[in-house]
Order: sequence, then structure tokens, then C-alpha cells
Amino acid sequence: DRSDRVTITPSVTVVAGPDADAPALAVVEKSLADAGADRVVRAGRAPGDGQLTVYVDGAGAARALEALGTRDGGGLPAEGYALAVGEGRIALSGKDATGTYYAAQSLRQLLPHRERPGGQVRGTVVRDWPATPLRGVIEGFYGTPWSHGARLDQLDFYGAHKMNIYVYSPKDDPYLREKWRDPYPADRLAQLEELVDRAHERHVEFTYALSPGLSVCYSSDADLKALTAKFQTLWDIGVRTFAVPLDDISYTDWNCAADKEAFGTGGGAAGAAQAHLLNRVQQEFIATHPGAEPLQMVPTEYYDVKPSPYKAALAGRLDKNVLVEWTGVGVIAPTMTVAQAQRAREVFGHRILTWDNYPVNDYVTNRLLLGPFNGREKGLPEQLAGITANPMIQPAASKLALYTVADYAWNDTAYDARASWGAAIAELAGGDARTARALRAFADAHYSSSLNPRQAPELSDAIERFGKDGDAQRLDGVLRNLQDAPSVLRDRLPDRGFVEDSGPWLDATRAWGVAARTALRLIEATRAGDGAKAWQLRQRIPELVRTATSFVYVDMSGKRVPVLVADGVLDAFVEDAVAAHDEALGVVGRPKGATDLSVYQGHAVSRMTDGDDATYFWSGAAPKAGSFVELDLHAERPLGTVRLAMGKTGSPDDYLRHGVLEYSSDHRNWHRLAAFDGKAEVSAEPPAGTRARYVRARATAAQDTWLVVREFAVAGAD
Ligand code: LTM
Repeated sequence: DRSDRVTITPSVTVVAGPDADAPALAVVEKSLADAGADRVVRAGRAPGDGQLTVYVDGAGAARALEALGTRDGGGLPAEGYALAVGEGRIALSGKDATGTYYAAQSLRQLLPHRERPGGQVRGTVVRDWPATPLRGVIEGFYGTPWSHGARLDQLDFYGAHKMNIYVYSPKDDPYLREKWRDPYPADRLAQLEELVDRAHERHVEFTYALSPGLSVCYSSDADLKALTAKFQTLWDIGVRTFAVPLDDISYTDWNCAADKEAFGTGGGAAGAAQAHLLNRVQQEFIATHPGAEPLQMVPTEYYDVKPSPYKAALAGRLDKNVLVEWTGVGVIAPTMTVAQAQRAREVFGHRILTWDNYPVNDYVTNRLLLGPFNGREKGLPEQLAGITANPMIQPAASKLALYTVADYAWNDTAYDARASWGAAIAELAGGDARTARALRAFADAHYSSSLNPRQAPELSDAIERFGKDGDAQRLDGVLRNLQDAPSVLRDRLPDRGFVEDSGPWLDATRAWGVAARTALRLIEATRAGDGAKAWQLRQRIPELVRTATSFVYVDMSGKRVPVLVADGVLDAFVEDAVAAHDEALGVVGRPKGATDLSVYQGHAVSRMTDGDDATYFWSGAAPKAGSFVELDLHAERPLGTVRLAMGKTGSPDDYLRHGVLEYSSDHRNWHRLAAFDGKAEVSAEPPAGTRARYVRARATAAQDTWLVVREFAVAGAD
């Protein structure tokens, strides 16, 4: 940074180099107008009359940058830029046209505007370039594809955040999968052309991804022709990057006699067959179309780095120019490391582009995932051909997470997930403090995912603090902010798409705010010994919780999915308040779970004690020796049969392999009730007359598998 400031004069001259990028110039001129310049004129040289001059590329920019102590963008990596502000001028210079466009975007962020009023801009010198070549989004989820308008809006957002790729691959667009051979009707093609043009203006590579895997014969000339004919229609409207995703198909459904004859069956044969088709696409389409970018493909085994016959076939046979997409270790990878990426590069034998399944929510349609991009090691982008993030079904609400993806992919070394999340909130709130406070509370209540295991971290901290200091007024302030957030966002959030996307979650957030504040008043009344008031509040809670859990997201098949808000936090707070009241009244409280394990995807501990075998506590951390789940019966009482039901359909292996059931009255001295080994269902009968307040299931050995507890119950405890 420099110590001087540059004033935005009423009239500003823009001096553009002969090849200066037109979209970059448009961004510069609009930003200057937004910054208060009444007249922005283009001229061949500086007027020299004290007005602000902005140089964009060419010799003028090079001279101005030199005068401000730096060089032009020529020596930087691709898409890099130099930008300097000082001594009454501004200069931008890109390594290439995209670099100049990014210089213009950075200038837009620096200049004063509605969010940062004031007619001056701080002196600065910036030399900046991306950490990885491809950075962007793959619309690759199941569920209602994004609308045309939403896609145009996304492309604007990508350009503004230096993301340079958008892969068009919605799973539920029939023209991409079931009807992949069919040509587009004219109106659909016209819309695609509009997207391609917009992408081009925003320096985003529109990538067309066709997924023939459900019905293709890899060895068929006719299918190759159908595929390249479809690509040609897209080439004709300006597409230059193509992909062939072959994810989510199975080798067993691969039913083409000619392929069987040519390649055999199984993984190795599938790899060879896919390589055969893709090599022909590479040779007969990509290589014959000058200007085409490298072909991309998604392998059928996209989710690990384990060597296999399939991967070996791809590594050995697939044309070396093809980029291979990979989701990390796991379909939804909680973390991604440099070592894993290096291993992927070796095992697949090709350059790797990540298909990062965040913030996609097609597998948890009851949730919005509004936390930041997290768990990706620094240094990862350098190993990759790029990063593409698979977003939510809700396009505008995805922007919070995508902002942070863009930050990480541009400069992973400086990336700080929480700081980037805060900056995303400030930007989406349009710089308005009240909107930002509401958006932060809303996003905090929709924070958890595999990448951000802790749900509602700020709200949880506030509740924990209340548990320690009992300051109800402060917690009520936090809860009131959450309760009011939906109406503030509905009134003030500039991105109306975000409000539309979040409808049921906004309604549910308000209702949970009301329920939690009522629970807080119940705690206060209980503590104050005001039995009549407490009883009145206690009576209202079941109805408030019913309302809060009544809001639904309706998916494309018409299924109504009840939505979640700060699950495991707000519901637990309300439950605890009720339990404390009931205990104070002498009514025995519901058993409460406790664990040193972690909560996976909102499957809160409370779900193992809700009397419903279909819900469960799910720990994403594998139990260690000594890990436990526990019931607190709130008072010492006679123990009936103890039942521990673990594992579930889908993850039947997630149960404590070696453990003991124990009970205690004081939480210090524990007595063994039973030992169990290799059983997901455990039941134990305590000797007659056994009394205890606490019951726990403790692991006696570490294990690799996770833990699911459907129910942990003590007969006679209700
Ligand atoms: O991740 C890949 C490569 N394929 C699918 C995606 O289409 C889907 O959106 C995500 C998340 O459910 N999982 C997949 O396996």
C-alpha cells in the first residue's frame, strides 16, 4: 500500500491500449461512474489538466506503472495483472485479456461506491495471479436444474470473482443424459447461445458436458457420430470446451454386446472402452477443431485413489491431453490434501481437475449449506489443473460458499475460511450492516456440512456462554437477531434470488427463533421459581416446535422435505429447557445423550433418544478406546432393561465393535452391566434393585468404522 490517495474527479479520462479488453474497459468505466465520476471519456492520451486518468493496458499503462514503482503485467503468469493507484492516476495491465479483466474487477472493489462512499481511493500497488489455471463451478447436481436467468446471473458473479469456468452438466437435463443423442430444439439452443455469449463477456469458459454413459456403446461408430454431432451444434454457437462425464453409471448395467466382444466385462474393460471412445472424440473432434480446449472427463471411479483395473486402463490408454475430474477421497470429501492430489495424478495418470462436491445439497435437500469452503490443504491448487465446485440446487444461496471457493482457488496461501465467509456476507449484504448481521445469523444457523462439522458455531458459543454465566439478556439478543433475520433479509437483501431460494428455511428460522426464545424464558422462570409462569411457557413449547418443524422444501418430484435449521443446537436447547423444567417439577426428564464423538451432518446426539428408530445419532469420527455415548436420567432411579440399537440400513457397519455397558450414580464410579462384541443390537437386564442416574456404552477398542446409534434407552426411565 502507498500513503497517498487519489481523488475521483468529476470527469475521468480512460486511456486504453490498442488491444485493451472491451469487457475490462466496460467494468472500469462503470466502476468509475459508480464511484462518483459524472463523465468518463475515452481518449488516446492523458489530458494533463488535473483530471484523473486511468490507463488500461498499452504503453500508457506500462509508463504509469513504472512511475508508480512496478512493471506491467507482461511478466506474470497467465491471467495475472498489475494494478497501481497513486500520484493522481490509476493504471491496469494484464498478462492477457483475462488478466486485464481481473485488474478491472480488483479496481471495482477498491473504488468507492454505495457500500464505501467517499470520493477517494487509497494508493496501492498490486501484482496478482491465480494459484491454479481453472477455477469455477460445475452445475452437476441432481434435482431441479438452474433457470436460464439464474445461470446468466451466476456467470456475472463468476466474472466478478475471478472464476473462469462454468461446466454445464445438470443431471436432470434430459438432453445431457437420457436423451443425449437428441438435438436441441431451437429455443433451447438459443438460450445456450446466450449463456455462451455472456460467459465469453465475463471471461468464463462455458464448458459443455455430455453424459452418454447410461446407454452408449463405446465401440460404436454411430454413437461417436451422435456425440460429436451434438458437440458440433455447441461448437457452432461458440463453445470451445467440452467434457464427457461418466460418473454414476455402473459396469453391471453396461449392456452393449459389441463392447463386450471388443473389451470384455468388468472395471478394466470399462476403462479400456471409455478410453477408446474418448480418444476418438479427442482425435476426431478436439484435434480437428483449432481453438478447442483440452477435453475433460469424469471417470466412473471418481471418488478415491485406490489402484484398480479400471483406473489402470484409463491411465494407460486415455489420451494424455484429457483432464480427469476427481472428487477427492470420498464423494463428499471432508478434507483434501496435497498428497491425495499427487496420488490421484499418479493413479489416474492424467492431470486432475477437482469436482469438489461443496456446497452441493442434492443428497441433503433438507439443508442449505451456507458455511465456507473448508478442509482443503494449502498448496493443493498448485497440484491441479483446476477446481470446480458443485453448487446447491439453490443458485443464489450458493453464492456465499462459491465466493469462498473463488477466494481459495485464487490464493490458497492467504485463504482464511472464516475471514472469507465474513467478506462474502458483507458483499452479499451490499455493505449494509443490519443486513449483514441478519445474513450472518442466518448463515451461521445453516453452517454445518462434511466440510464444516460444527453446526451454528456462533449460536452454539452463545448458548454455551449462557450455560456458564447465565446472562439471559445477552442470549435473548442473539436469538432475537436470529428470529428477526428472515424479515430483515426479505426486506433488505439486494439479491432477491437468495431470498427466493431460502423461503422455507427463512420461515423455519423465524419459527425456531420464537421457540428458542420461549425456551429461554422457561429457563428463567424455572430458575426464578416462578412455577405458574414456567408451566404456562412449558405448555406452549410442543406447538412452537411443531410449527418450526413444519416447513418443507418441495423437490422436483413433488416430494415434501421438512427443512432443518441449526439442528442439534436449537432443538437441543429447547429440549434441555423442557428437561430442566420437568426435573425441577419432579417429573423425570427424558434421557439426554452425551458423547466425546462428533456429529455427522446434523445427526445430533439427541436423535438416539427420540424414541424413533428411523432417526439416529451419527458420529463422523471413528470411536477410539474410551469413546462413549451416555444417557443422563436426571436423577438416580431404578434401572430397567437397557437397549442399545446401533447401525442402520446404508451403513450397517457403523456400530461399536467392542464395548461395555456401564452405569453410575455419581458419574465417577462406574459399574459394568454387560460387555458386547461384534453386535449392533445390544440389550442388558440389570440385577433387580439396580439404581443409577447415568448409563453409558463405552468403546473398549479403537475401530475404523463410524458409529450410528438409532436408540439408546432404559426401560422405565420415562
Ligand atoms: O460427484 C459426482 C462426480 N457425481 C455425483 C454428483 O452429480 C452429485 O451432485 C454428487 C452429490 O450428491 N454426488 C455424485 O456422486
